[in-house]
Amino acid sequence: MTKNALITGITGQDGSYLADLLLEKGYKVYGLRRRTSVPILENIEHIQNEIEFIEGDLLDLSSLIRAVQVSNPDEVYNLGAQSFVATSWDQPILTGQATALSVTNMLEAVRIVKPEARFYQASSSEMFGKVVETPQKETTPFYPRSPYGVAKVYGHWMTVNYRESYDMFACSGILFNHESPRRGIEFVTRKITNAVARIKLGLQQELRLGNLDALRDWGYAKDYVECMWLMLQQDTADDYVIATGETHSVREFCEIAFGYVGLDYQDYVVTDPKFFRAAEVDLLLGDPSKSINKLGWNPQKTTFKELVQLMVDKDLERVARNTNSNQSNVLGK
Ligand code: NDP
Ligand code: GDR
Repeated sequence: MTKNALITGITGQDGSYLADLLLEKGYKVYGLRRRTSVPILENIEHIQNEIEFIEGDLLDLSSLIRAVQVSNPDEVYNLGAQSFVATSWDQPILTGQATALSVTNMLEAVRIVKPEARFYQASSSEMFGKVVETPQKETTPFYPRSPYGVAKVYGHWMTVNYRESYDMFACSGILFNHESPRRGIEFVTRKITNAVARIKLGLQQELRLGNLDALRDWGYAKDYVECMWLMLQQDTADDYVIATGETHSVREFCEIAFGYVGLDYQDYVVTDPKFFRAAEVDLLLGDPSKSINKLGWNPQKTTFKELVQLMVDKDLERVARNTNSNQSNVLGK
């Protein structure tokens, strides 16, 4: 029988890859989408006719109740959030509403309308923040370092609490950074690969970045959404760390990305205090043992180097295409 899935955050990086995966698996996919002045479709353009969109906002409980009623989901993937850490200092209250309280809104909508639906919450390695042990695993205590991290801790514990209070099948996936060509342009990986493409094609002269020494455990988003699905296929609900078990610096990311197109990052990268954070997360390194053993997941499907290179390739292709079409427009072709 066809399963129904409801995805919040479907226009984002993870939502779009998860929708691809669930459609491939034969699910009927419903996506919660906000009303915007112009449609945000970049990541889901290729599948927009296969998704049933439901207009709603995570801050508006009544729209979420309606979304659960309309979609009658077997599985709910709660991926929507204000997800950019830097913005969370500029908009801490909005972040609290969209990243923390929104989780309770979604859990309540499911509890009221369809409590037997399986629920996935997009938790984050940012909850470990100023890490108290390395590598970080499911039992590592949290020490968030940003309003975003604090909001995610709240969402995580509400998910655990609904599991324990109402016996709901609610899982929290503690995902470490994962990237792709569909990553928002302000995140450091995409900012670098987009700049590499533009510099290589003569459209940009320098790249201004913040802390080059920050260390992250970076994986490939397309590999990571598979874990979200796997968590909801288990006999019991649980929480899992999803990571590669390797850590690399922003500097190393630059080295590989620029090196791939024959350039030396030191000739182009300039540090700018504007991009340093009020409180930094210096080191993230996840221990994916539980997801390997219990979910049968392979954390090294795409290596770090392959990830950087595939992102650079896509940005080169995209920047070249946009430049050509702009030139055609100017020439009236
Ligand atoms: P994105 O920023 O790419 O996508 C966020 C999505 O949330 C967008 O679809 C956005 O919609 C939607 N959204 C934001 N606010 C609201 C709202 N008030 N109501 C409804 N929808 C809203 O994030 P990612 O895909 O990278 O991440 C998915 C989730 O996983 C997020 O919760 C993120 O915090 C979390 N996470 C991400 C990690 C990563 O490395 N990518 C790691 C760990 C956790 P719109 O397009 O309209 O703005
Ligand atoms: P992060 O991702 O904060 O880890 O959150 P981001 O790519 O924004 O930053 C990673 C590291 O790079 C450093 N950095 C810069 N970051 C940005 N954005 N821009 C810069 O110019 C720059 N220079 C250096 C940052 O200081 C940081 O240390 C991501 C998001 O997807 C969250 O939603 C998710 O929960 C976590 O990953 C896990």
